[in-house]
Amino acid sequence: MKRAMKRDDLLQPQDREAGFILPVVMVALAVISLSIWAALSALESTRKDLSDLRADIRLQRTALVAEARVAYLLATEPLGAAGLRQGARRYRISDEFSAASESSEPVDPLANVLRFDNRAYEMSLGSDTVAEVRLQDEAGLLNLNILDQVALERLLRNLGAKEEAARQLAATLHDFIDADDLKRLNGAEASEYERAGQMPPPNRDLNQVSEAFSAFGWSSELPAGAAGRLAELTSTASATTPFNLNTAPQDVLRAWFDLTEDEAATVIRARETSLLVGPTSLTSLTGRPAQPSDFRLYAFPGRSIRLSVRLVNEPRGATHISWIRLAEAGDIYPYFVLGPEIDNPSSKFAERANEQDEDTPPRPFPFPVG
Ligand SMILES: [Ca+2]
Repeated sequence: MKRAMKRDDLLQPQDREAGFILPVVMVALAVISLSIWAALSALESTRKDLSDLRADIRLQRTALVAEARVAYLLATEPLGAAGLRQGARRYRISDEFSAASESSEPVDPLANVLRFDNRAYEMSLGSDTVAEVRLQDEAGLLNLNILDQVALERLLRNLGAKEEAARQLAATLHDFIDADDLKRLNGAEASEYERAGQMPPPNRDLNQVSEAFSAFGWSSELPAGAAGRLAELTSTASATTPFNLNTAPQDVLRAWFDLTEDEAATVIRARETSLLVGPTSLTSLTGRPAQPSDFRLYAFPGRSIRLSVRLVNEPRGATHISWIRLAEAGDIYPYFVLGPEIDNPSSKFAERANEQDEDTPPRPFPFPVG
């Protein structure tokens, strides 16, 4: 017994070892294989990150060049109703709409205009970088700070909201912005927000469109895809900003003047060749009575231009969005650049904007001489 025990002590570990080595090797091999696989995946993902990073840098660099070009043009070329009039003589605003100008030569106010209606221009930066550049005048967008509940309701309905939801969303946004605490029909003031556990309404003008999505019901009641379109079609300019019929997208024209899609398309076709001076231009084009407000200018850009830059041939297709804002008297700089935001490439707007442009290839973006 004692001997057997001794023999066990001497031999058994070896036996155990022999039976143990193979699994250990197999486990080790599995671990090594897994590590190699993990390292390769990490390398692959690092390479993807690097390529995304390179694309981001290329986009930002391109957007900075585009900003500089637009700012230069804004500072040096006269502003007209539809955009920048390159190479044009400086006129008073009224000259643009009068056939008989002080000059003896006939003036075409739409000749050589860099349009602020969000159409695509193509800008080349060397041989391998081509960007699609769009400029949108803020005065062509639906200004949320004006509190036109009827126009906002129409816009929401046209973007897919049901009638009741559109009425409620327009009312709650206006209570969210207006200075008082009086709840309008379908609206919401501090007590509704408190009950829902939300921050109270700021009761002031919005500084950016994204703030609207904190209004009561806006995070839950908007139809799918509407948020991205709203962000593209609305602004938060000051209440004195004009309405520019010459730069408004189709959906904004429809919301302002209760036009059908066809009527708005007619207006947009007409402004390719002649400037629209006010709601009476719409009446003569569509037959639809449109009451002008005596207090509003309908045919001139606002102080801010939205610049959207996207690299052509870039698989991720991200869009760089910034605002170029002309300074007011007394400011040190001639303009300011606000932003940027990088737009989600899969947004409905991007898809739609691309669809709309199928028939009209981008025009070359003008490069300032000098
Ligand atoms: Ca309020």
